[in-house]
Amino acid sequence: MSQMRLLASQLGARAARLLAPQDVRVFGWRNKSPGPPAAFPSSRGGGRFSYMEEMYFAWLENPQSVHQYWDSFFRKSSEEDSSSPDRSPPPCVIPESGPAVSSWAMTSKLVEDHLAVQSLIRAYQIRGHHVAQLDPLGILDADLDSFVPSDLITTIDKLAFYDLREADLDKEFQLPTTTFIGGSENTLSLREIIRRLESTYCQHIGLEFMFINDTEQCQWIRQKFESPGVMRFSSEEKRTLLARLVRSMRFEDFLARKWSSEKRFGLEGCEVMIPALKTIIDKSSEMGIENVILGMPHRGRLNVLANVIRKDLEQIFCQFDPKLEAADEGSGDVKYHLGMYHERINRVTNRNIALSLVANPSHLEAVDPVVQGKTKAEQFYRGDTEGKKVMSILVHGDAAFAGQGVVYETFHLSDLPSYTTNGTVHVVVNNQIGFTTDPRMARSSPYPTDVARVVSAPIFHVNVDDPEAVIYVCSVAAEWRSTFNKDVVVDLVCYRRRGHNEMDEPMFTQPLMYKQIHRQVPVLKKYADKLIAEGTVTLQEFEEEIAKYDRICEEAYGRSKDKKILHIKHWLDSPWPGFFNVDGEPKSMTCPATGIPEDVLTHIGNMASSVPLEDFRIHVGLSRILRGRADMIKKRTVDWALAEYMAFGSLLKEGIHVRLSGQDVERGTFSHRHHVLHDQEVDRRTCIPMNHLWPDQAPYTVCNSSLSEYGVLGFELGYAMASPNALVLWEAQFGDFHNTAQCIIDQFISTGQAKWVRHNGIVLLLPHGMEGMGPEHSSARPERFLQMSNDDSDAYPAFTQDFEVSQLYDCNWIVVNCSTPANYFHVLRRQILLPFRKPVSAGLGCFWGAGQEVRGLGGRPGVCGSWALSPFQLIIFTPKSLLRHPEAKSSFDQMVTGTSFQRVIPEGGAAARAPDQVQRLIFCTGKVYYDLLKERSSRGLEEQVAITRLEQIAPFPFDLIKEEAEKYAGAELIWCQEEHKNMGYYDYISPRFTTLLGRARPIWYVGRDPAAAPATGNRNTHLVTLEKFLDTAFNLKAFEGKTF
Ligand SMILES: Cc1ncc(C[n+]2csc(CCOP(=O)(O)OP(=O)(O)O)c2C)c(N)n1
Ligand SMILES: [Mg+2]
Repeated sequence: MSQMRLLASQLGARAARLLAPQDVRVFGWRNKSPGPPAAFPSSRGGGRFSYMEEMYFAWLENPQSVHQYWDSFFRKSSEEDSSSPDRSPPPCVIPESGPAVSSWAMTSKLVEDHLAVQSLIRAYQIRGHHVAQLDPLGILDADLDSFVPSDLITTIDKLAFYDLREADLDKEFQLPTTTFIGGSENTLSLREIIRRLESTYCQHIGLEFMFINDTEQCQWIRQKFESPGVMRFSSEEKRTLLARLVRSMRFEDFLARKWSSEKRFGLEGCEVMIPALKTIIDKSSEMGIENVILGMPHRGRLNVLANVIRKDLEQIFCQFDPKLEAADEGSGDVKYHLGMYHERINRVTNRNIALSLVANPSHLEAVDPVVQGKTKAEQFYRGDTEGKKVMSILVHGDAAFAGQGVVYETFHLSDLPSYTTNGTVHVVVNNQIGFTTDPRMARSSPYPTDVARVVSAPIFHVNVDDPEAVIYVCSVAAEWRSTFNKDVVVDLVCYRRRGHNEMDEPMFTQPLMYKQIHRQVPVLKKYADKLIAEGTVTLQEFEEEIAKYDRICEEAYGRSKDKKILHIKHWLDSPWPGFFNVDGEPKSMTCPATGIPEDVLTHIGNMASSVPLEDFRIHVGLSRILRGRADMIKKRTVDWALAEYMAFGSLLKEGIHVRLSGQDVERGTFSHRHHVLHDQEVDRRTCIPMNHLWPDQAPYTVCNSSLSEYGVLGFELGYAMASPNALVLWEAQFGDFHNTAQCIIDQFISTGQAKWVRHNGIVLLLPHGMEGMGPEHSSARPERFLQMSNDDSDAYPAFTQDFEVSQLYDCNWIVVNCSTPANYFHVLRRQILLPFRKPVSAGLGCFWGAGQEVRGLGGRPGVCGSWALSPFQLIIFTPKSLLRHPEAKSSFDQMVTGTSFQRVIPEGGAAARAPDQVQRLIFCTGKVYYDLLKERSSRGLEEQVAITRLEQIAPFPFDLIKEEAEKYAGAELIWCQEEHKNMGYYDYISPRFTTLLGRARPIWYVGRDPAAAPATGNRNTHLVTLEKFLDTAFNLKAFEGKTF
């Protein structure tokens, strides 16, 4: 009764406060001792009286708010009380007051027992999973708390916890409304109550859901699992399940027989995952889902490709052939990382369904946010605001689910308006081991799934040796998602029959576990035996099913041997139909002019300077900013924020959806952007002027993200994957914070195309610049992006006509550092417009209507009726102080029709007019240009020193640099950067200059000395080092006599 005692003490104080003299009318015994403490008899059941009082007060307020039993009890008590002439207290509540035999006493005992039974039911609902038989091996508990809750009736003596006795077992009890175990019965015997609770909560399914604060959701789950007979399967369903298990199991067996010494990360020990995933898909399809996007790790991936996505078996088998030649450029990837997209008819529902498995790296869980982003985009393009058509399924390993932080980050996106996918079904392959590490060493939470509790997702643990329980749980999970649009977790408690991979010896580290695993009868055999025994199938039918699938595998194997060439593009997870020509090549190789008509610039500028809604009061400071913008527009100039506005606005006009995401991007970290206006007087009333530009424009999404980089960048990458015709940008709060998303950058962005022939046009905006702000908040680490750029530093290129575009086509990403707003404007537009065809007329179906449905020429959602050469990942180092620098402005003249992105901005001043006189040519990039300009002017060296800006750093503009160097043939060449020598750009540009010009014309380094930290924390040191390198930059004798 400890729980009840606790309740009593908690309620005691509260009841004491609540008890007013008139309230004690019913409990006559109170009149004798009006002080509140006396209202709590110390005898047996004291706790229950406190609870009784709670009930009583609730009943006084509203008789219908308490159970009908309480209602009749208090009603009766009231009547008894008022008819009693001496208002003497009921004998049962007077301690040691002699014989206590009265109807009141009996009623009271009845109430106590009912309360006890209610508590007992609740105990099972909350803690039943602790004693559920979840582990098919029977040696470990699936949860690491190996305690048996004292309030579960695991032995008969536990009844005493509730002050119940064996004799009570056959008494009938009224069931509370919070249980469905009775079905149509309102009462059950205690014996039957316990039996039903055990069968719901303590068999092969362990349910965790009572932490959910929503009564309707709890009731829904209780009804799904408690209602008698819910787990009955028709023989057709059982046969389908068996056939699916046959496929799952025999697929692994086939691979093991044919390629016994190859790694494949087989599913043995969790074969039921195939029918599990298929059930989730069938059920979801039944409820209207047309597109399922899956993310999963290595284990069982080939099986999923074969038996869930239905990739041709020969395509899978030929991947095992070491002599297979790759048809596509790029490095490719191992077979258990590749993705896949497939549209087909779902055989159970007879409806169309598109399934994609997103390619992923080894890095466990990294694909989670990518899948979510892709799902969100597919929902967005279909106008599927509630996730009724598109959904995601994420499969996890137990160790990775608990250990990888990105899982937590991804969960935290699940309910944010601009990031929600309206519910994900998570499936955990909980084989109770991670490589060689036991769960006890791998996590501090009882279950590997506890991370999901943070978003109140229900968690259904299930023993995989009971395939029907698995299927039932999966079906409920799919229904949950469709009903509540919230995440749900299915924890498949299983084992790993072999080592981490097929070559591994697990007995080295888990000897006892593996002794048990070796004794384990495969689930297929167990289930087949059961169905044969009950007469659902015959042995012959079962054997025929096996033979049939084995034949399918053998035939595919035969065909796979004819394959000589491997096409990675057959493994694309996100094809863009109509985007490339039939050979997968770009349709054109010309670079577009990215300027736009002046009236469009002015229109966007005017919108950026105004509030399009009436009666909308903005902050006075913001009014000032908008007036400043209006002034600039009048003067035909733009600063950084306006240039960005114009790039976004003009793309929206052309039907390109723009999405900008990241921490505080709506206002902008540096308070320069203000894309979302806030009414100062109406809470949460906002306005996004960018969405008021044109009536038929594409939608603009700007969204402050959660404080995550890994999760959010992964999400945006996935979003950008869904369509080539969207400009998707992720902005880091400060450039250096991108390193907590390093895995997405290294594993997906830098390498995605090479590994998976997958294109992606995501743009990273990374604020960068040495401004004396300390080691952090300064460097976006350009050196890292440049080091990973794949253009060859030592190859002297052929300067063909399409050099500029073919360079872009060949590179893995584009790295730019713009020094002017106009160039920033152009590079954003170029990202999408590389060669561009106007959208076809609305008649062909490209529109952004109320439902925001977008259908492409190929009819595939997400592809608008235009196409581009190929968006590539673009890394932009963006400014901080330049956002407000008076000279960092551009004129409309640099943005109007006919203008375009300048990869290099040559010297345009006095030096350019007399290049022969120039003694030094300084190459630089980004903000340092303005420091150099000022210093040159203060020293009056405009004729002696030319300054040329590198705006596109990678791929390296060899052609334009050559032109510049040749123009100033007699000048000494300097590379000047504000970053330390071992950082920034020098290591990247230096060998390329040497390739271009030879060692006879060296490029000298000017900048800060090598260092460990990217910037100093001391403002004075910052200024001193700045002065020092500026001095060297303009000391025309600095390199005299030095050898390169
Ligand atoms: C981020 C990351 N760290 C380490 C690894 C190496 N690794 C590969 S599989 C594995 C164990 C994964 O265990 P679990 O998540 O339980 O999946 P299982 O292999 O048991 O199915 C580890 C540590 C990895 N792939 N990714
Ligand atoms: Mg595991």
